[in-house]
Amino acid sequence: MEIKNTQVCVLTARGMAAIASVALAGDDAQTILEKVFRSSNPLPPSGYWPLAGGERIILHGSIVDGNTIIDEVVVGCEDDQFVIHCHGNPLLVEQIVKLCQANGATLVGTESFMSGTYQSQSADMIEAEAKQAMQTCATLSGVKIIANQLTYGLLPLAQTWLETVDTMSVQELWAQCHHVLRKTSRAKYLINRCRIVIIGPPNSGKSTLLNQLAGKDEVIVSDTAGTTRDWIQITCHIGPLLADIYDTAGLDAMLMQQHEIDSEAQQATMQLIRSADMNIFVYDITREHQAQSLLFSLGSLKTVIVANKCDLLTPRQRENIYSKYVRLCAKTGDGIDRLTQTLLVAMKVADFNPQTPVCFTDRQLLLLRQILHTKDKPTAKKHIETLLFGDNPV
Ligand SMILES: Nc1nc2c(ncn2[C@@H]2O[C@H](COP(=O)(O)OP(=O)(O)O)[C@@H](O)[C@H]2O)c(=O)[nH]1
Ligand SMILES: [Mg+2]
Repeated sequence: MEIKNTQVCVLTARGMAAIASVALAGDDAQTILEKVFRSSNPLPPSGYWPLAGGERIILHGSIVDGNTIIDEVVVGCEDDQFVIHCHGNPLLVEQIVKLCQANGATLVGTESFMSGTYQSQSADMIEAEAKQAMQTCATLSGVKIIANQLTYGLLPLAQTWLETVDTMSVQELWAQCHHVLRKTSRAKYLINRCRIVIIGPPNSGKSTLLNQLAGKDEVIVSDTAGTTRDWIQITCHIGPLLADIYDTAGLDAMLMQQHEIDSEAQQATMQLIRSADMNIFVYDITREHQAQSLLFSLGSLKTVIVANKCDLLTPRQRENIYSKYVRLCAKTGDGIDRLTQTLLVAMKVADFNPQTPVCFTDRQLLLLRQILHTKDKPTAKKHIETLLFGDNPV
């Protein structure tokens, strides 16, 4: 029998794991599996696999190469794909993959495999994209937002657009698209990683704060100004966000003039600051004067301001000093929760409703922008159809 278009893919094994999963999907997946799998349970009499009715079964048995048993496995049969759960030894996994290849399957990477199987399983594009995006999404909150797009968010909204576009004014459609795009610019912080840059004068406690956020001593903390020459990046969770946090070289005009290396580092820091989703400006509360001019020179950057070393204030000073900024003691972590909450509010994700319609792929974004560029209803309708069904004719 000719083998058509069947793919094999290693789904989960990374390095050494107790269990690995090898997926097999495509027109002849069943034929290939019948050749390489010997079930230890009696099989249903009505043929090998109950796939047509959408049933799901789990079988126990062995992967065999002729008469040689390669591994004892469990096979999950779902929709039109089989997942062989085998032992995690990479040599075994490789043998099973090679056996599938020898029987006609093509080895593909996870992403390509997922997009192929999801598109064949899904009636519409947004659903296929959601299934795929949920696999690669950086955060749990992002997974929640994407899952909600199918029941409450973008999918039902686009379906309503398609039903009502003939009677709805173009302006109303544009207003709704604008709303989705505005919310998307917030949701992207939750769905993807975000970039947060810590800035401020030397010795104000930036590296101490980064260590505190990361929950470990990764960054050199020192009493000597200018210890962090370039920048250091750490990825960690801040509330629901997955953030790449950068600890930067001190922004200090004096240092800039004295040392070439700091001048270069500071130029690079400025670039990083401009590209940040949010900056945290840390200053030493006992040296407030030092911070003011630097803050002024930063202008209108997206910045949360943190007054650090609050532990050094006397109780009396603590009462008298008024600070509208986040009060922190980076050394002990006191105030970190306040800082987290302030960051989430500043990034407008503090109470993000996951049911809000948003775009979560570049394709969706592009189509919404195209709708915003058309005054012509039939064209707008075509874009909505493409959003829902892809480029295939409906
Ligand atoms: N008392 C006190 N000292 C701190 C605090 N945060 C940092 N420091 C100290 O300030 C000095 C400079 O800290 P560092 O994180 O290296 O500052 P950076 O140059 O801004 O990265 C170190 O001796 C830290 O231990 C704090 O909240 N309270
Ligand atoms: Mg430092």
